[in-house]
Amino acid sequence: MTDCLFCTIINGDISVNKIYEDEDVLAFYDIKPRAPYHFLVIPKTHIKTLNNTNDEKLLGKLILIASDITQDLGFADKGYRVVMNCNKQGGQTVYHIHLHCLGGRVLTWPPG
Ligand code: IU
Repeated sequence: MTDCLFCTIINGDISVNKIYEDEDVLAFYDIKPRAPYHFLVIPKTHIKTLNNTNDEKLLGKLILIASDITQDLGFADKGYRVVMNCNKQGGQTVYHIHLHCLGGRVLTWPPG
């Protein structure tokens, strides 16, 4: 989608600090990190919100890629959080689904 920021990133028209990429997904560091480690894993297909997909394989892959990256970056054993915000009350601001992965500090619960 031309008016989607994350589609523009996937197309390579906006550069990001990339961590991982394959034919299905892209992972990159969040521009406004909320923890010492904060990256996003996004599908390459445009999906507006979590309510707009039932692709179990793709959704599972987002989580497993995030987990693999925490291993690679060395904070898997200390702990981390994965979260996907959905729609306005869920805190979603970019309408192309993305899994947040945060780590590197003690995370409070519940989130605000
Ligand atoms: P949210 O769940 O939709 O609120 O998360 C969107 C995230 O995208 C948020 O953490 C932003 O900091 C992040 N982001 C980014 O990494 N690069 C950008 O150019 C923009 C937003 I705009």
